[in-house]
Amino acid sequence: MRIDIVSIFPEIFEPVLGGSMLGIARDKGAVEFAVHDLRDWTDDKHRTTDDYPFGGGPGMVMKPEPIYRAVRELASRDPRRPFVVLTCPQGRRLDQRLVEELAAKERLLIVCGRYEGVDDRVRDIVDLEVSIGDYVLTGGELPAMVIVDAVTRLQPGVLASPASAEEESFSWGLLEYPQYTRPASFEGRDVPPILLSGDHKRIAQWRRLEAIRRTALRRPDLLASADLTDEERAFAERIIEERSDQAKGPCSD
Ligand code: J9T
Repeated sequence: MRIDIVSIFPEIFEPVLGGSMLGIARDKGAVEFAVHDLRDWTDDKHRTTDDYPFGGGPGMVMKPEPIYRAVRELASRDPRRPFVVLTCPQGRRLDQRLVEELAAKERLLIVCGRYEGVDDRVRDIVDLEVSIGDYVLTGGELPAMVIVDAVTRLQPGVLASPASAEEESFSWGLLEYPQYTRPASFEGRDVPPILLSGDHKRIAQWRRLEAIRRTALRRPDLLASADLTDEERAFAERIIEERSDQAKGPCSD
């Protein structure tokens, strides 16, 4: 997959794209990154990318022309048509399902918005607006990095074991089960003995139930779309009931 990013702060991407897992993925050829300076598509001496809003009001608005030129030129540089993403707080909220959709594209072109906003005509050349959550940031650069990280780790050959992508939390629609490593006993806290038993079948069952327990307690909203057996669903409901019973406190009569 190829990912192009257009930003007015291209230099902040280098350490992220070159470091750790993303750098390894790039070196392996699993993904190709290119970061571009939006100012390269301006045509004035000051390389202006924003301007005052028509109608007045605070802040500045990103001008449409540099973004249109950047998207058109970058699209034409490669025969694969890019899927164009604009990072902005009004976009579709990023979740693992959207990450999987984006990871399946041959080519992504991410345009980083600024918090004041972009000229609305930019939306005509964007395939999808993406938000990473309900909060405002100063710019779309961190969201772009989040998207790149989440999408890159799903590219074939990037994860050490392909099973880890499958197995983990949101792929099941559940949060992750509790994990432990050595020492088996630490400051009086012991690892659940089942994990030391070597009985892989029972360990898998325990993990599944603990994942359900954790999801029921922390993110019960996820249970509605999780793939659970009737028995597992009953277990989740019992966990939720027990918790609300506890919250009611001791019986007063
Ligand atoms: C300027 O961009 C943002 O503030 C932004 C972009 C994407 N997701 C967000 N939650 C915020």
